[in-house]
Amino acid sequence: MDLVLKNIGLLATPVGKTAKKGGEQKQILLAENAFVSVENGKIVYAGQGQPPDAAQVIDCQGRLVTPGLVDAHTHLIFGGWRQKEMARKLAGESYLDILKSGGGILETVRQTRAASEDALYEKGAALLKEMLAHGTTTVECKSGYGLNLPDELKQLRVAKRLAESQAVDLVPTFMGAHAIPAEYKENRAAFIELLCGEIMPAVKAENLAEFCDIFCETAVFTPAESLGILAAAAKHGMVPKAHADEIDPIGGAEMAAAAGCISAEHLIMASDTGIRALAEKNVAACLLPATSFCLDKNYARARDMISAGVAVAVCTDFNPGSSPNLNLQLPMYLSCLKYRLTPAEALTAVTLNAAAAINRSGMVGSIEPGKQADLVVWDAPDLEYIFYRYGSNLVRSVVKKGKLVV
Ligand code: IZC
Ligand code: ZN
Repeated sequence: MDLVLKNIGLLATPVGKTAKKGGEQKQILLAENAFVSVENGKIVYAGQGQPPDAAQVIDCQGRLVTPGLVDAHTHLIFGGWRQKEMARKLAGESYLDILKSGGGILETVRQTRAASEDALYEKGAALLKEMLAHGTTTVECKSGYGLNLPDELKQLRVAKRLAESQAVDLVPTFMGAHAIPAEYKENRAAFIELLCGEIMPAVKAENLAEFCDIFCETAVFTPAESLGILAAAAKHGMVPKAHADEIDPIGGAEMAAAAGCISAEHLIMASDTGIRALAEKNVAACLLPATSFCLDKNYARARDMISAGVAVAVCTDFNPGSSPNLNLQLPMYLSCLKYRLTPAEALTAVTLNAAAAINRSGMVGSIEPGKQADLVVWDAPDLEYIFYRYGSNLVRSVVKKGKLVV
């Protein structure tokens, strides 16, 4: 055996290769006094018994072990930061006010266009290392700060280089439909034509994205425009996703269901009809409580979604504007406090359900034979502890593909 983690006080993991909905979201495996054995980067056994000999042994000394965390919604690669917007927020301007005035996403677009590919790569690599140190072993990453052909490709090429060189698994999403750039302010139809007619074929030609996301929101893209753009993306082999009903209830959840999205994001203002549509069409909900926190807004109705049979995932939404926090432990805590998820439901939300939202649930998101050996050893005696002692990094060690990386 290559690696054994022994003396695990509590092994906590969802089980299976598909998203957990409704009452299944809280059904996790809890095994005391367990061990995990690993060979060729994959899990061989996880549970109780006598650990076998191994080239490397990690003594967990009674600690909690969970699957590596999966962050299924980030805007990881960007130039600059947006700390100057704090004063504007405090003076009463909303997120959309700042965007409409040419700031917000458009400020990050200016800074991302100005940054070199190498500079974005170095910054992204450092951020990924920080995420890994906080227990995140798989990260989805959206473009959308280029908003033209060369700069969208630049961001996605950075994502590819990071995927090839960093320990964390990176899953790329094309999000050219993130905002209307200043130069197309008076001609949105031409920008949509550029996205679908030129940028998508180029992304496809270099095979740079698995998913296509869109910001379906007041003053950004309408539900009708979103349907058209996501249909074009599907033709180019990208699986649709949508930022839906984050700020205003404009039928984003209904649109995401109609577009055949694998996941819908935010959903703070989603209607009952929208939630039912997500359940019917098997769309996972990627909920982002740290964004509600940062914008000082309402929280998504996670309990209603679970009751309706929607698979709930929880992610950081890491971005320089509405969620500058990359530590998934904060949204984990908020998902219990504000969404009223139980620790078991919340664990599934940041592992197996998040993996399902990015089509990785066959490979990661749980600790069971055959899956990739992505594991977190926590400085915690039980599961409740990591949803309680917020504010500190509770990660002790991280194993990625069978290698001790933290
Ligand atoms: O940079 O503000 N919500 N897109 C949609 C974002 C937040 C990222 C940003
Ligand atoms: Zn987002």
